[in-house]
Amino acid sequence: MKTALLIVDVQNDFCPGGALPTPQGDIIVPVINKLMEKFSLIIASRDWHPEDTIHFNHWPVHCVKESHGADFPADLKRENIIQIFEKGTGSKDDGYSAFEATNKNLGEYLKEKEVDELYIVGLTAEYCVKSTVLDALKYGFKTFVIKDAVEGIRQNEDDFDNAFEEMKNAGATIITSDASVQNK
Ligand code: VGL
Ligand code: ZN
Repeated sequence: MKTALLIVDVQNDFCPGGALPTPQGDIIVPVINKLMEKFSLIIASRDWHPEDTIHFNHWPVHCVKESHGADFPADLKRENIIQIFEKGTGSKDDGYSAFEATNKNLGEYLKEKEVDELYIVGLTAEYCVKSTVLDALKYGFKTFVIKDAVEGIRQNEDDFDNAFEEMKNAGATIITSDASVQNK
């Protein structure tokens, strides 16, 4: 039994003031920093788009690779992250799920590390967190979503709530950050 913490797309552009902001994306950062203490394997994905991509036909320009908007927020304890997975890197792919990362294959990486329980946090509930959680379940990981360490775009509240409903119905366990994590 081995657990990992996967931080999905906690990036400046998804935080207040960013190009595609979540209303409270910044308040999950201290929650994630604290959660890191419970895990020995901590990895992250980031949205890492080229300047020109079909993805920007339906979204404002955000998380262009190497830009400030694509960077982690300054207060995220990035030194604890041992591997980063970049996604949405092509001009024709959305890359919502961290399992679509192109610099390194997330599914293979987790199998190599013998991870069987994956704890997922980050941004955004309705898109990349949800897609990543659904893929994690398909890959057969026991998948937990830590709700107070997830924020959404919240275009409407129904979409936000439905995202959690969908993840739960697919087999994910929704928990809060004060839950204990075994088998570190
Ligand atoms: C995301 C919309 C567009 C996300 C990424 O990280 O949830 N959402 N690109
Ligand atoms: Zn994107």
